[in-house]
Amino acid sequence: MVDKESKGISIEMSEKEGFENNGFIQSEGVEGMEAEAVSQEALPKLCAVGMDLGPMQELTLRPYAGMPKEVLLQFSTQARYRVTREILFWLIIAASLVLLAATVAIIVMSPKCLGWWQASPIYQIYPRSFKDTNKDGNGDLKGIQEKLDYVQYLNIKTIWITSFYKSALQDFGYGIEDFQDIDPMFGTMKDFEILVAAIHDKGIKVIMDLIPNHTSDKHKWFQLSRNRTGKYTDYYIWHDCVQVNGRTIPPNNWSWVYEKGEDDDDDDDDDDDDDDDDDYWLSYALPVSIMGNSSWQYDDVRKQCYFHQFGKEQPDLNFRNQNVQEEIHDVIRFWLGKGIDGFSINTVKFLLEATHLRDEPQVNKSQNPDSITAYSELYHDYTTTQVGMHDIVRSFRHTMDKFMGTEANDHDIKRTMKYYGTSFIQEADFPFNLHLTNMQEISGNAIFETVALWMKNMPQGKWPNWAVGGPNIARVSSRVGKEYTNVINMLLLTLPGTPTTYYGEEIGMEDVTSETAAFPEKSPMQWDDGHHSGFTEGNSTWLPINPAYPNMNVQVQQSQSNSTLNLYRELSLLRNNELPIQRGWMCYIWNDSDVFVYVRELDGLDQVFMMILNFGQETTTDLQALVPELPSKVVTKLSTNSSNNGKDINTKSIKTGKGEGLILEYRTSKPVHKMETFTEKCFVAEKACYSSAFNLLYMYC
Ligand SMILES: [Ca+2]
Ligand SMILES: [Ca+2]
Repeated sequence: MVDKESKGISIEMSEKEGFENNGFIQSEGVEGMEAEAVSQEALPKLCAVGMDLGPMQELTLRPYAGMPKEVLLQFSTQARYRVTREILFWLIIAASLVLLAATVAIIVMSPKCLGWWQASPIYQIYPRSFKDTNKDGNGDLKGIQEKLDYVQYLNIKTIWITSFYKSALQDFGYGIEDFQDIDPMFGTMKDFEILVAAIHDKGIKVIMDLIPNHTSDKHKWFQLSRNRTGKYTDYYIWHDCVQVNGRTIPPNNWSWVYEKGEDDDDDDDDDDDDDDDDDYWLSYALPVSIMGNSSWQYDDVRKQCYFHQFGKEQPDLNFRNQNVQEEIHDVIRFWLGKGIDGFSINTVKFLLEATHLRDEPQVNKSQNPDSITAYSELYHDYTTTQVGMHDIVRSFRHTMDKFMGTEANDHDIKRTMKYYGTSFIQEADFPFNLHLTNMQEISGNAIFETVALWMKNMPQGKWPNWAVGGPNIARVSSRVGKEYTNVINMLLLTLPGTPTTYYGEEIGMEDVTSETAAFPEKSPMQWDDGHHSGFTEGNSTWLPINPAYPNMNVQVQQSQSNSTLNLYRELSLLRNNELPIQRGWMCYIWNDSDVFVYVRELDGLDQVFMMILNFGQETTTDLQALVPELPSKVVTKLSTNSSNNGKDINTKSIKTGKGEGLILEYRTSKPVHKMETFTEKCFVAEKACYSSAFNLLYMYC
């Protein structure tokens, strides 16, 4: 009872006046120090129950820490506390919404980050020629692993290893015997797994070839198909062939792809059962109608002809058979499981053929059909780019969901662009662009036209790419002259889009033209001036090494400030570091028979890079007459002649020599892409502007 009574008294007191709790007293009307003084004075009075409180009646009770819940609840309903609480609540809600909206706005307005396949150049390695580690004279997977530091040294973060599938090496790795195995020449699957892990450890991505159109005739599927075994019966394209006087007559005039002089090798490694090789290649000259270079080959086992777009050892798979398509999807999944980051799909336009088997139209209508011997004498309307082919490629894309490039190299650029897909359907990230390698002549005008051809035809919002070399393409130094090697690399690494560099182009390697060199652009990499150029410690190399290697190799060029290698490194670094070059606008400024001039700019940045590249003879260019408000003096950021780096140059009269390239840098508030006169001459792939204040890129500006 006593307890209950005293509790009641306490509550009554607290409702009326102040209250003591652990030495704290709350009292309205007395602030700060004053309140503290009052508290000390009031303390004894408040402790006496039932006493006259006198002046303390004026003190108003306020909530304080430790106040009992029941009392506190009475305060919480008072308007001054409730309103304050509600205001604070809504302020917090509003602030959260503002923050959320700002975050969404920044995400929406910021351009997507460049994919790894956009951010870095691609370094294409032909594995047999890169580096040998087991002294057999053939490059191997361990050799690539050994040289990963070099790839990093080049400021490159993507490598493309060309075909290393198990193959009898007919057509050099493109006649595959097993899609899920590695040719023993290159190493084992374990070696591959270790290599991929090592590549990823260094922050590098790796892509590989996918060659779905055909297999080797030694592939088990073909063996099963020629014996009409179960589902494999229709894995290839079989057709009856008519026999006339003991001679096989093909079903139509379709011919296989053979470019004269391309493949007259007598390679020791691969002709164990091709005793009739010479006859085989000679038969190319025979008319298609009598199986000269007919794409049909009679098979003694099945007593039918099979179809091959390439050599007779590479029968075409039947992509109208769903089982075959599924097999290739399995191949994709297999390599993705091994850690591959993407694929380059080879010879895609050949995937499907017409089922009606009509003769392909002749280029020269009046030519006697029996005299047709060459692939180029026919239009390949029924054996390339057939309806349904893109659906298959898109299904590959769907399965891989990683980087996909296609090697189409169609002469019709509009057909090539179809591999980009549409705004709604993603196909390839890009079809590889080999137009710069197909050029018959080199000049400022020719380079401009080749660049503009791609830019003009590429669908909006897609990403360009460029290559200046590759397997089966003569090296730059040999194709256009070594005096242009540096300026071509400068072009490659300053154009918008992804550059692809074929191994050795970064040191200006040349074709090997000796009589024994069947593949001049595939000669072993020149690492140093030692034994076999550092390529192998063995006694021989599978192809001759370029005799120029003592003075043209990685090691020697590393020590020369003005070398092709050092320029390449500077260029790749510039591309990595400078946003305008990586993802900015490109505007054509000028082209003539000698020079091609363009700028790279980014909205929001007042920085301009201007490239003056000479693909002809010595000339002088007046840039002031071409670009209004161009500063009269600008600095040379990078030159093919490193002694000019950092020097000022007079823009009224810029002299460039044969094969010389200059990258000028200047600042302006009037970038070229905002000038009316250049509206039609500017292009941007991933629209973005930059705010230096916030260090942010924006898409809508
Ligand atoms: Ca080897
Ligand atoms: Ca085919």
